[in-house]
Amino acid sequence: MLIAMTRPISPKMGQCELTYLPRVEIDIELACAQHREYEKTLEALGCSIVHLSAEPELPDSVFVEDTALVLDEVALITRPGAESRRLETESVAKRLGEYRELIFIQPPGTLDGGDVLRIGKTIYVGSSSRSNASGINQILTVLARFGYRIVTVPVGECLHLKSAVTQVGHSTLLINRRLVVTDYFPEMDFIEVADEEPLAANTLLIGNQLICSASFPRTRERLEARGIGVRCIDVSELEKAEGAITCCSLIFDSLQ
Ligand code: CIR
Repeated sequence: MLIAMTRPISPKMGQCELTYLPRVEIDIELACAQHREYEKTLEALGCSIVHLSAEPELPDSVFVEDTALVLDEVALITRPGAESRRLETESVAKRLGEYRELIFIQPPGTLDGGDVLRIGKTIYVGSSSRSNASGINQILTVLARFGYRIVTVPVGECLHLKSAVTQVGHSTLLINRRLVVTDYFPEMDFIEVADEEPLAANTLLIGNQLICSASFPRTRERLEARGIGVRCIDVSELEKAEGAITCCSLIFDSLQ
């Protein structure tokens, strides 16, 4: 069974971390409605939702992707790059411990799940303002024993690796070439985001269905033109917090 772990939006999301975007007012009620639609979409695609307990005092706590990397063999609990986010991992670890053996990234390592793109047994890790060399080395050491290959990918002017590139088909990536270099993915085909939609690369592939943000219609056209089935959802309020589609869930097989 496919699990999607999610967490409700904090009423303090307006005080979230921001790196590349200016702060604008977030309509929390609308954000919660959009988050419910997000969960419904995951359910429609076959996921069973596991609700983490709310963390109302932690503004970014809805963005659970950054707190862990869940593989079939093990779950890695991250140490998020933003100090304000470190407490988010505690409750995630408690819940994930029901499904997997846990390994914790240790200081001085930092790692955000948004920097991790897994394609089969290859794990691409963004070297970003959130994920440092120590964090990446720790992943490498821990996951080598499960047969994973780690590729470090420098990330340009964006928050995470998956702000710049995600998988949209078996061997196809949606990419913004101005933010990440294609040479790191030699065996893959590429679809480029539309020029006027630089943040459109973040999508979530579940089975052969792709969840995309309704904010990027030109990029959607490009995906559909390549025969990729797309479900668009409105996550405008989460985007104001520099969040995107992948960051609101941890998706994994329950193996039960
Ligand atoms: C942050 O800056 O940490 C949050 N405001 C947004 C995190 C988004 N996470 C993600 O895309 N994986």
